[in-house]
Amino acid sequence: MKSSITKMCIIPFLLLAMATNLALGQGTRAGFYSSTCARAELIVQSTVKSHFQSDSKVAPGLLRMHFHDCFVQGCDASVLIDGASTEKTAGPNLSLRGFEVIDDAKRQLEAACPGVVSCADILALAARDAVVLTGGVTWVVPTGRRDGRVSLASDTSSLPGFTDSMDIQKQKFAAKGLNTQDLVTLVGGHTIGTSACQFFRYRLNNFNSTTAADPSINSAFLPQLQSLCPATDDGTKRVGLDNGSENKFDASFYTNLGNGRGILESDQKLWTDASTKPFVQRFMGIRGLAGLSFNIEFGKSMVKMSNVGVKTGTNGEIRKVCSAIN
Ligand code: HEM
Ligand SMILES: *[C@@H]1O[C@H](CO)[C@@H](O)[C@H](O)[C@H]1NC(C)=O
Ligand SMILES: *[C@@H]1O[C@H](CO)[C@@H](O)[C@H](O)[C@H]1NC(C)=O
Ligand SMILES: *[C@H]1O[C@@H](CO)[C@H](O)[C@@H](O)[C@@H]1NC(C)=O
Repeated sequence: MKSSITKMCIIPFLLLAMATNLALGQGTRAGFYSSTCARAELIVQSTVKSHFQSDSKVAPGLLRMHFHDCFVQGCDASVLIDGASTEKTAGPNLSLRGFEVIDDAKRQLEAACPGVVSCADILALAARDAVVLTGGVTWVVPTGRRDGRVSLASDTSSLPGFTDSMDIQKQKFAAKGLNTQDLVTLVGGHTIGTSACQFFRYRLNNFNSTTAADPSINSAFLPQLQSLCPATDDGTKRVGLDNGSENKFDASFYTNLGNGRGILESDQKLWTDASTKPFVQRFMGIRGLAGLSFNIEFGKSMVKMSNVGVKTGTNGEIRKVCSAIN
């Protein structure tokens, strides 16, 4: 009697949990490696940490790399493949960094549990660990992704561009099952890291045929940007995307947008566009609006992004080396 009551309670719960998992992750689940490679997540975490300690720039690098992976062919490590016309060689790849961290984690995982842990999962876990190392709040990363066998530079047009209109940006996120709140939240990843001047310098001196400087730039901030980004050099100097807080994972990115201190045109548009501004204001904690906790929402939207187009079960493969298809 007792056991059948227990079963009656547990079985619907399990079914619900499974259905929730499927809905969230098309087959990924928390702790996928718990019996096949129990130390997998710890190995990734300690590897990211040791690289971060010698070069903190790997944190923004890994977060951005995971985003680029997920938006092209799904989160399947296609961004890691070396070769003549792979994703890595396409324009938007510019200055992706942290490949050596993934390769290092993979080497250690192959030694501990050969042929078990996918590169796509390593990258998803490493992006989470990078956020935590810079002061963000952790979340559970469902695992069980498998690695893709296709990587084409020509597919990277699905990535949003910094001059895209907000409508196009929203379309590109919607095509991955991500709504407007997810967009505002995930672009908040720009709370860490830097941009090369070449991606926003036109906003300073050469905005359009009638206006020299983008009027949405704060008038005290403009001369700072102009001096950090001379109009005539090669544009490779780098500027923090979250002014004054580029190493800390926090909500100040949104406060900066409210003050006209966005760096990329696409970032500043989150404030000037009427459909995205309310989310920015809620992250800023403006009185009278239902507040949103950036750190909590970021983890939720990352779980959604990390499940875009994942290959699970018998699809794809488990790569032996992350930079090459088996
Ligand atoms: C509309 C969408 C987005 C656009 C147009 C965009 C564009 C860019 C550009 C142009 C850079 C500078 C690259 C460089 O100079 O190396 C950058 C950096 C970065 N992006 Fe985005 N991005 C977008 C969304 C995202 C999302 C969703 C994430 C993560 C969840 C993200 C994470 C990052 C990070 C962490 C950096 C700093 C990289 C570093 O310091 O190495 N971005 N982004
Ligand atoms: C990124 O793409 C550019 C061409 O747009 C290429 O010159 C560069 O080598 C690529 N970066 C990597 C890491 O492959
Ligand atoms: C240039 O930008 C300004 C400010 O956003 C805008 O008002 C103006 O219409 C733009 N001009 C052209 C020719 O696109
Ligand atoms: C904004 O942050 C301050 C404080 O860290 C720096 O001194 C400025 O140089 C910076 N401005 C820009 C444009 O990055």
